Amino acid sequence: MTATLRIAHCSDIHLDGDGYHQSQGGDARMVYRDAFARALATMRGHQPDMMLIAGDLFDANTASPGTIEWSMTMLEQQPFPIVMIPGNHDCMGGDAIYRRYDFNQIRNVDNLTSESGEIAYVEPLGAAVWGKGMIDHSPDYNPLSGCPDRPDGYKWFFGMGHGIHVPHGADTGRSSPIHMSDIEASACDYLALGHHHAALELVTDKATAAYSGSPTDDVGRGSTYVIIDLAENTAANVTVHAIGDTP
Ligand SMILES: [Mn+2]
Repeated sequence: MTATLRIAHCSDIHLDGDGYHQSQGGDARMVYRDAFARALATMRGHQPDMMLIAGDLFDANTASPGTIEWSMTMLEQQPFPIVMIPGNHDCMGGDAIYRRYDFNQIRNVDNLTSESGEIAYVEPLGAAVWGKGMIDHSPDYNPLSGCPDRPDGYKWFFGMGHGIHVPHGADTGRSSPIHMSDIEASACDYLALGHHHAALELVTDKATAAYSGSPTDDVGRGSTYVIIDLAENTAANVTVHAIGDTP
């Protein structure tokens, strides 16, 4: 276990996406790969102890085998444990990438694909990370429902979810709602969220969560990721960073 912990959190990379960059010409596949490689290098610069990827690593379950294999190699090359969940674009429904390619075979990766939720235990850090594998992006799917209490003996406890933020007092008929009340009810030291491509910090006296934004899109504050610093008996400290060169 460690007295302090630094986490890098990103989401919504959308590898093999084609919509956003089509107008700029060139091979969109390489644009996204290059942007993710640059994001990883930038995040490595913070020397995090662990990385969380909160969904939509891929733009679609039809991503090319070349890009899927490239991504697995990239993840394996990172010098820290990585915990990830599927998003709506790379969900567990149908011919899911994560049913054809076992990311849990990567030595430093835990992919949380269970529909009912599961916990990855990162023993050297004394950390536990909970998340679910989305099958169906629908209004009935609640990404944070069933989040358990902190496992006994684990100093750090994180949750991950991929869906739309619903503030207090608001309602939505949209898919995969993440209600602020669910965030505040969780036992997690930090909730790593994905789906919104603009970064958004959600910090109250009851909980600390954030949408990291996307490191391959430039809405909001640019191409972003989040660094979270944790220390004993203090709330997690969340900082949104933008990558220098917007792809
Ligand atoms: Mn999404």
